[in-house]
Amino acid sequence: MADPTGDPATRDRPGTPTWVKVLGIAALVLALLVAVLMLVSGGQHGPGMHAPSGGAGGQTPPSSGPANAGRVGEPASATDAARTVAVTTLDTMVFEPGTIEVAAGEVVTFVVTSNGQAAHEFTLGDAAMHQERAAAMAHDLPNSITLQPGETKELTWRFGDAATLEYGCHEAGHYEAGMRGRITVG
Ligand SMILES: [Cu+2]
Repeated sequence: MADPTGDPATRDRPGTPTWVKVLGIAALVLALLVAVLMLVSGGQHGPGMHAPSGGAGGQTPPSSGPANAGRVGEPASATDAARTVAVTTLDTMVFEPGTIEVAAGEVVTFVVTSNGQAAHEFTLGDAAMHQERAAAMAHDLPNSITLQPGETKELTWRFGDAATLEYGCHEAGHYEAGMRGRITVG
């Protein structure tokens, strides 16, 4: 359309109109911004989950951690724990003790020992988390530890508001057989 040799009004325009250049730069800046935003949001994915390593191919359900944090609590550092509670798993499908009382907001380290011939686990949570755990069968959830016979492992938990929680073993058939205990948070 433009005639470089004709109308003097269009004569002094450069080959590429300024608005095209501006648009190009704007598009470039936008693309960069999007890229940076994607990088940033990618880097923030899944913070603070320090599940014990070793579980192969773990598929942690996204709702098992921070989503329940306010009510159930969250994993904590052992150095923040004010109290240690020893728990033993028995092959008779019971935990010793069978009930534990903690204060709201308290940080407790559970020292769990498997005292028998079978593998057991200690999974902490509310009813929903236990349902999730039973379905997931993943061994690297932050609220769960798995013990081979004779093993002792620790799980430190920062409890939330007053609630009645549960600890249970989700080795095949154990939870159903009654291998669970009650935690009263008050
Ligand atoms: Cu068990």
